[in-house]
Amino acid sequence: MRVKIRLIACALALLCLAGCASRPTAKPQDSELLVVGFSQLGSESSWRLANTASMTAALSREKGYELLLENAKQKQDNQLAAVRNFILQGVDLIVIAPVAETGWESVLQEARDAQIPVIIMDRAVAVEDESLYLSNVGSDFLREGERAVEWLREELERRGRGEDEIRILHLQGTYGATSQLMRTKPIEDAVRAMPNWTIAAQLPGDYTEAKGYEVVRDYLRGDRDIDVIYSENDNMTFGAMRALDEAGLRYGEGGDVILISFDAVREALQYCLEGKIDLCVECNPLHGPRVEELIRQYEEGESIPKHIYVEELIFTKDRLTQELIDSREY
Ligand code: GYE
Repeated sequence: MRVKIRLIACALALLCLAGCASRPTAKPQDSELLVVGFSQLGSESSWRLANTASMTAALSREKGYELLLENAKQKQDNQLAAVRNFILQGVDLIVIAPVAETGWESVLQEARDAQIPVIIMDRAVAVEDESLYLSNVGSDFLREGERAVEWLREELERRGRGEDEIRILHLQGTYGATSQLMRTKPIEDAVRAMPNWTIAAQLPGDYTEAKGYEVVRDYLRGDRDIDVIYSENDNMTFGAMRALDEAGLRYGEGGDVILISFDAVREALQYCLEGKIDLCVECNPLHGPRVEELIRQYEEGESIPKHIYVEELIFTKDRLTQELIDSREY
């Protein structure tokens, strides 16, 4: 692959010699760097920022990489354009954190035609031919959702509310994202199976605090009869907390609304320790070292697992300490 980069560099140099006034500056010291194009889907959440930081730290120059990072601002069209650009530049490898699952077939095929391997990180892609990518490193989002639902069932029993009417406000992440689809499924299944549970509403929060705040604020103007908020990420939860505060509704320990939140970033865990969030479902964003390891294995011709899921936990106040929160990386 590096040979390919050099060939393209030569071709560009020749083109410039023919048509440009000045030669491109040669950077011989960079020739051994592996060029990785990384299409990050956005910067919508604390999780995402931790994920980007993990990737830039793991794929640093010191470690032998040149990382070309493109932020798609939550738009798949931007991602497609970024990936096509990486292909044109002849990068050695492409990493995609896909905003939505569908719509990837053609561009992955284009990467394959150009013989550029692709690693899918965080969310998944729904393509029939899985050989279009090397590997998918992420979380078992379905398991996360199932754990949240199991906990809720047990918690309601513990509170002696197992038979009560339970109204759930469901805050959803970006539609079509694996993390949204897979966290949504278990709560919808549970509501179908539990005659006394209802989804009061499903609100689109796009994984951002601003949207989470806005939709919950507007919702509470019409209906305040809510027992649970099932929020598919921490930032939407923070927004919801603000809306609940303004509406004068009490949540968390001793409150009227049970708060369930996904990601378990430090700020959310802190709220959990303070008794404001009832359940934090962990989702680990530190994929940088895992991706780096995969690239290394690929370069060395080792066999690579198709799917890599990270071990994750759930946290309630009684399972947390300040030391534990302080020691976490995100
Ligand atoms: O939960 C959310 C982020 O796909 C796991 O995306 C990721 C999700 C994460 O914006 O905070």
